[in-house]
Amino acid sequence: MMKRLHTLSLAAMLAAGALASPLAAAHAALKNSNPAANAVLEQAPREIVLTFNEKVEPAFSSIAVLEAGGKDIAAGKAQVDAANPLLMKLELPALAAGAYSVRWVAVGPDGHRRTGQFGFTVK
Ligand SMILES: [Cu+2]
Repeated sequence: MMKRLHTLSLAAMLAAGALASPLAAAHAALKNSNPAANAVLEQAPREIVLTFNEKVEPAFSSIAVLEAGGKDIAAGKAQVDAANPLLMKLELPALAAGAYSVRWVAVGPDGHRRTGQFGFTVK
């Protein structure tokens, strides 16, 4: 029992350290998004486009778009742009007015996994 607790707290410390480390800048990080974080849009976007600082591995990377109730409304899977592997895109169905949350997972060439999220609103 003690050993398990110890392992868990060590894992938590390592996770916190990884977030604070200057080396984190070398991992897949979100540089830009369309829609932008916290955007309030007159027109519903047709796709989500995320730009990363390094290429992302399609097999392990994903985008989910959740409506206010928490349901993932995306119809398909996110695609990494073949011509520009810094870009990951997700086509969207017609979005009703409301608040949406985008959650992404990006795995870079070194295999490290990064996650993030942001919101946008359709008026
Ligand atoms: Cu890395």
